[in-house]
Amino acid sequence: MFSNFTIASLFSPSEWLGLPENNSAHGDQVGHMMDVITWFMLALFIGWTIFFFICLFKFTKKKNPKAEYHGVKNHVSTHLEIGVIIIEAVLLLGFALPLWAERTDTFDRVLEENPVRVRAIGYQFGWKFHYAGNDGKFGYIDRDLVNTPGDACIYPDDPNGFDDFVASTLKLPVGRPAIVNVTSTDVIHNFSIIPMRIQQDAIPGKDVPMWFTPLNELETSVVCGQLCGEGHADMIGTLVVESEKSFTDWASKLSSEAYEANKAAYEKRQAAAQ
Ligand SMILES: [Cu+2]
Repeated sequence: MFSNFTIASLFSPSEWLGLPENNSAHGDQVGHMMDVITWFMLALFIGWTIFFFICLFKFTKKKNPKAEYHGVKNHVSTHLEIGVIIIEAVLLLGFALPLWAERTDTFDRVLEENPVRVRAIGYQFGWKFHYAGNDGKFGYIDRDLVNTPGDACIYPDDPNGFDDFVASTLKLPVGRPAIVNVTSTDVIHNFSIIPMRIQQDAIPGKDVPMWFTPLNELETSVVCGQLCGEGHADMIGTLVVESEKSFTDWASKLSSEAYEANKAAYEKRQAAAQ
């Protein structure tokens, strides 16, 4: 926790509260936002605690044997509350909304930066990862085809899906944007990668994209951030960020194998149908 202590980290609650190190391109902005909010909450906490103790001592029965029916006569509390509203508005309008707008605005740019496309499929209780394969295109997703938990539901007759493959580990290349479409085959989960400062609800019937750029090679955990049943705590997957070359070698091999197998199966079905 204090391993890489600097003066700057003294002012960063997200660091001394034990948040894992950031490894994504946008993550420092999220960390900054958390720091600002934590300082504000700390100030509120100290303020209200002081107020609480002032009340305890000032309004004892001994000092106030008779009830006061007029209440507060000055405007201090009104001014304080207006102050809190102003700070909250600054947090929302000055920090949170611009950060959110910037995140959503980058999507079009990310699309042009040769992103890795992958679907993260949550199920009770685990994750599966559906890669778009060498052609970069997902096969048609037919959710009616679901027959196992975490099924990718790739429509078998769509040529775009022949080279798609499903993996149990999320592998990504370092320094290249990843667009992860998050979905679920049963209940609502939440796909959460804390070291990348990103998470997204996994909603059955929907593919919702989230995107980030890993900055370092590492192996870390992906977890479920939404209480989803008795096995919720076991929904731990693995994210491996590796060099562009080892990622491409791994992905293109699995994709080519899938392509051969799926194409052969398709042709067999076609021949049988005639
Ligand atoms: Cu879950």
